[in-house]
Parts: sequence; structure tokens; C-alpha cells
Amino acid sequence: MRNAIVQFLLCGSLTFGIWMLLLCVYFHHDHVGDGQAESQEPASIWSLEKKSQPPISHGPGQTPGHPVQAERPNEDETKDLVGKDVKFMDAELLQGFTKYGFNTIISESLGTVRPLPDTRNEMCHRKHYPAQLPTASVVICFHDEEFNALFRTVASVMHFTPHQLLEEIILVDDMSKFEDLKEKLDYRLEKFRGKVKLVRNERREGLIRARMAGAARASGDVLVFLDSHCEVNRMWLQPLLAAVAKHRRTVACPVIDVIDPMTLEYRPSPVVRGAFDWHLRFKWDNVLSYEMEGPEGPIRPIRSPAMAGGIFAINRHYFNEIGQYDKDMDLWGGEHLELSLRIWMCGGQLLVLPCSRVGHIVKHNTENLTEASRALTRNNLRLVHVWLDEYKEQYLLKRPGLKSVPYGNISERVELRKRLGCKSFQWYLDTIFPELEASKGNR
Ligand SMILES: *[C@@H]1O[C@H](CO)[C@@H](O)[C@H](O)[C@H]1NC(C)=O
Ligand SMILES: *[C@@H]1O[C@H](CO)[C@@H](O)[C@H](O)[C@H]1NC(C)=O
Ligand SMILES: [Mn+2]
Repeated sequence: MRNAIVQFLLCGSLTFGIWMLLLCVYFHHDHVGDGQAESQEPASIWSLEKKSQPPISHGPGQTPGHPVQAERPNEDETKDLVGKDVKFMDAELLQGFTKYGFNTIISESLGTVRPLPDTRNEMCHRKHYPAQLPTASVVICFHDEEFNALFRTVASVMHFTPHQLLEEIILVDDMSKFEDLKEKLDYRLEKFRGKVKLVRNERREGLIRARMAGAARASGDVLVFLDSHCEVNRMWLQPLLAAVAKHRRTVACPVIDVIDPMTLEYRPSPVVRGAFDWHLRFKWDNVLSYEMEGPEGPIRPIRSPAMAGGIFAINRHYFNEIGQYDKDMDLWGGEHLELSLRIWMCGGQLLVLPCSRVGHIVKHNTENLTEASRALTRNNLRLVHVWLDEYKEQYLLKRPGLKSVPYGNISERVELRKRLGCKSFQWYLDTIFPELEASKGNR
């Protein structure tokens, strides 16, 4: 369908193109709504668009009147935005959106570096970090990413990271097809020679295995995973490294600021914690008030039941010890929740560091929905069968269609869980995420 849109545009049928876009937007919404009723996994554009957009997003799944909702973009806002601007949309803009999921005209005009607003709380300015911190290997995987967005990700890391803390940036090209990501990228990365390594997969592995490939080549003390359409902000790395250095089993996430897909405006996000519902859909949740008590108040690290997606820091050896990722998961989706459960249930902790800020483009999905949906279903089933204990039945009961969906051999992961001596899912519910248990009735 995407090709059809492009062709029609080339023929000058702009009106038709706009209608198609509106239809796409409408269809996405429709799909999100339907997803819950069907036995198939919900195909939210947010959860699907994970490679590019880990469910670092917003609206769907949040309860109405949620205070966070007003401050974070949600799907309806995005729809309005697209709807409002659609009359100004020219063919190039539309083509960029279909190909990359955001406004590539602005992305090109911004170039490779731009000034960013300091979105941190004032108290962060007075915070000091140890002089001796571990070094970081920043791992960025990409597949057919827009050149400037990718390059800005790398350039912002180079710009806002103290040289001595950055062991390397490892770029993993997960079999991109776009021409500008080949020689042109090699050539442009020359200026970061010595710091940036580019690894190219021989076949499409999906985000999960691409990350593992990147991690396997890293030599820094701490692995820091980023999406390929981010801009890190000032002092982004020190809070993450300090948290990981303090407790080896701490996994540290920054606050994810919003980069608007239409305007590429960089906007602050409130400090929220990651959560999910009984459909395993990620959502943001309010920070419990006691988490913000004490002298540090609003800049205190927040315990988070789940991570949003692909942006976090973890001790490299610890990452290996707790079993990296499930290599039999496909493309993307579910792996961030699987890792979150594994961290908490197997003796680690997951924190959001309010003084660390990383901007992330809230991309629209550009992937093949059939394939993405299939991968998400498979990945979630693997998670459910390994980690959910008796709650597995509860998950499957509402989705009889999933009973016959194959999810591969999970014995290695079950073995891993035993070997690590992990606690039960009931313990996780009781101790880390009681709000999920409480929401059982209205799931
Ligand atoms: C999406 O993937 C499915 C299965 O691989 C394939 O049959 C279908 O043609 C693809 N759709 C598009 C639009 O590429
Ligand atoms: C699953 O994998 C394990 C080893 O990882 C193997 O021993 C076992 O036979 C496999 N099970 C099936 C049904 O293939
Ligand atoms: Mn993303």
C-alpha cells in the first residue's frame, strides 16, 4: 500500500495521497480499538513500532483523566496534529512520513547537531557525581533509519558525553536497504573515527538479536542502549553510570523526552514510571508519592516496574549473567517487559533517573504490520510461558486463539530462570507492581 501511495503521488495525485494518509491514521486507530476485542494480540501502533519506537509512548492504555496524559502526547493528539497539518502537506512530506514515520524535511533542515533545551529539574544542576565512573559502550541498532536522525543520535552522544566516559559507540546496521546508510554513512562517520564502530548484519535479525550482536562487541564497563532516532541531552550519562556503579544489579533508565514526529520540537516529559497492563501493553504510570520523599525530592531515582523500551544502562557483565535477551524472540516487542520482569524477579532493580534526559522521536509505525504483529504475539507468548506462572492461564483464557500459536522452544529460558533462582510472578505483583494485581478486574 505504501508503494501505491508513493506512485500516486509521483503521478501528481496529491489529493488521493492525503486521503490515504488519513485512512492510514484512521485505520491505525481502528486497529488499536479492535486489537483488544480480537483474540490476536493487540496491534497498537505504539507497541508495534518498537524497533523505531519502543513503546516509549503515551496515550493508549492510560486511564482517562490521568495527570500524565495531559502532558504527554497521545495518539489523539498526534492524529489531530496530522489532521491539522495535512492541508499543508506536500508530496515530499507525505513520502517522508510513509517511509520513515516522521517529518524528514525538518529532520534534514536540522542537520546533524542542534541546540537542545535543558529539560532537567533545577536541582539536577547542583548534583555531583563521582569523579571515577565506569566507562560506557553505547549500542545503537538501526534498520532503514532516516540518515539525519541516525546521525544526530550519534553526534549528540559525542557532544554531550565526556570523552573519558565513552569507551565507544557501536552502531549495528540490521540489514538496512536504504542507499544513504551505506557508503555515505561510512564516510560521514569518519570524523568520529576511533570512537564509533559500525557492524553490519548479514541478514535481518530484528532489534533483539541486533542488540545482542552489539553487546557482544562491546568492551566498556556499562552497556547503554539507545534507539536510532534519539538526541541525548546534557549530563545524560553521568546519572546512569553513577546508579549502575553504586549497585551492580541496577538497571538505569533516563527520562524519555518527546521529540514531536511532525515538528521535531524537543519537549520535556514529566518524571513517570514504566508500567503495563494485562495485555502486556506498555504504559506510563504516575510516580508514587513516597518515591519522591526525602531531601532529593523530585530528582530521586524512581523504582519502575518496567522499562519503556530500548533506552537503558546496564553493567555489561550483569547483562550477560542475567541472560541478555531471549534470542528466539523476533523483530521487537515484548523483550523490554521480559527484561524488566527478569531484572526484578532475579534480584536486580530498575530505576528511572530524573536527572538523565534523552529525547526520542515518537515515530509512526512504518513496518509491515503483519510481520510486526506476528513477532509481538510470539514474543509475548514466550514471556508469558516463562515468567507469568499461574497468571499465564489468566492471560491465555481471554485469548483462546493464542492456544494454537507456536512460540518455539522455551526450555533454555525456563532453565535460566531456575539457574538464577528467580522469585515468583506473585512476588513481583506483591512487591513491585501491586497496581497491576489490583487492576485484574477491569482488564
Ligand atoms: C507483509 O508481510 C507479509 C508476510 O511476510 C506479506 O505476505 C505481505 O505481503 C507484507 N505486506 C507488505 C505491505 O509488504
Ligand atoms: C528444546 O531445547 C532443548 C535444549 O535447548 C532441548 O534439549 C530440547 O529437546 C528441545 N525441546 C524440543 C521439544 O525440541
Ligand atoms: Mn524508538
